[in-house]
Amino acid sequence: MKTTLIALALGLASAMPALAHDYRIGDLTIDHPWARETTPMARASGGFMTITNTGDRDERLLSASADFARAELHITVTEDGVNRMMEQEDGIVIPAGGTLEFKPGSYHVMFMGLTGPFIEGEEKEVTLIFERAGQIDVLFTVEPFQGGGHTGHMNH
Ligand SMILES: [Cu+2]
Repeated sequence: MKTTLIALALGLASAMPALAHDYRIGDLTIDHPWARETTPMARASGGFMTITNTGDRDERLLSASADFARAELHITVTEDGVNRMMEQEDGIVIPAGGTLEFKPGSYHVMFMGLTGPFIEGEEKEVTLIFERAGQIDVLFTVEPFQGGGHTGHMNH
């Protein structure tokens, strides 16, 4: 299983070298923002990334905004086998010296009220606003949903 995943990851990396991208602001690194490809009629999608805080104080992602959708910060929780999304109105903490992965089945940026589908390869500009570091515009690359829910995205 592990070998297969590595092979897949290598294949992806060589096929789509432009996908690896990261951003730095303050003590934060925002690695590989990506958004899930949608069906043509979909009105919502999720955005994912990995944020590392090398500082000695907690940081907080307060909000996200975009001109193509209404953006909210969500977490998916599973209760009695049912997935439910909850808005994180107080933001999402990235602990000092820690890494927080936004991924399917967990934390995500929810894009709602889409007027068109997300198509693989597109780049969606999103403004992220942090409590300490301030705001930064990042590009979320649209990638296909690889099935399997919470393990649908591989690290690189
Ligand atoms: Cu959501």
